[in-house]
Amino acid sequence: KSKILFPKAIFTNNLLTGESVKCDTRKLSDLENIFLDKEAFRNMDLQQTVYNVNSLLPVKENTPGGLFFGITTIYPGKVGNEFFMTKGHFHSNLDTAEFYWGVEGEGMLIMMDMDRNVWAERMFPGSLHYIPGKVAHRVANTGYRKLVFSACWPSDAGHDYKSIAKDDFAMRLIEKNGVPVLIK
Ligand code: S6P
Ligand code: ZN
Repeated sequence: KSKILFPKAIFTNNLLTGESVKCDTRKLSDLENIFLDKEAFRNMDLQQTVYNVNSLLPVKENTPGGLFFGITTIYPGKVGNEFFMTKGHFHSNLDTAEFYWGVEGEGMLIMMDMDRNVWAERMFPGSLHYIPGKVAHRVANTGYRKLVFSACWPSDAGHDYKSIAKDDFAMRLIEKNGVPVLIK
């Protein structure tokens, strides 16, 4: 009765392949309200990819008890003095946590709790980050090459992008004198 099976997916060379793998691409044109410097934004090629997310969804969205796995690649770049970054979100199911870990390149994981306290953790190959429930999360690529990180989160977490679209993060990560700093 025993069987030897091929794995559900393969994660190699920072790519995930297999059944139930999906890929989402976020172009600069999808991120109009994310960046502060509107003038700089208007003068950029809006068709360029800022990041893509490769994810393995072995169960349906909202399944209690399941897990999702993803790999995000953020390309290097800035809009004005602000680093290319993800939209960022709270989970719709607020109590759900998530793991992120750095795979390639350098970046910063920016987190904000419900009292709007903001803090950040450096990301680099091997860095491991626990994002507690009720904490919004966003990642910026602070380096000169691709930033690749992986994530694992509950399949019933969901994404709440609206709160961030409405109230934003309380602080932003910009480059000042060649180094990343959080500003109000
Ligand atoms: C999902 C997890 C990641 C992000 C991805 C893109 O809970 O946090 O897979 O979806 O890094 O970021 P965002 O903010 O555009 O979803
Ligand atoms: Zn998340």
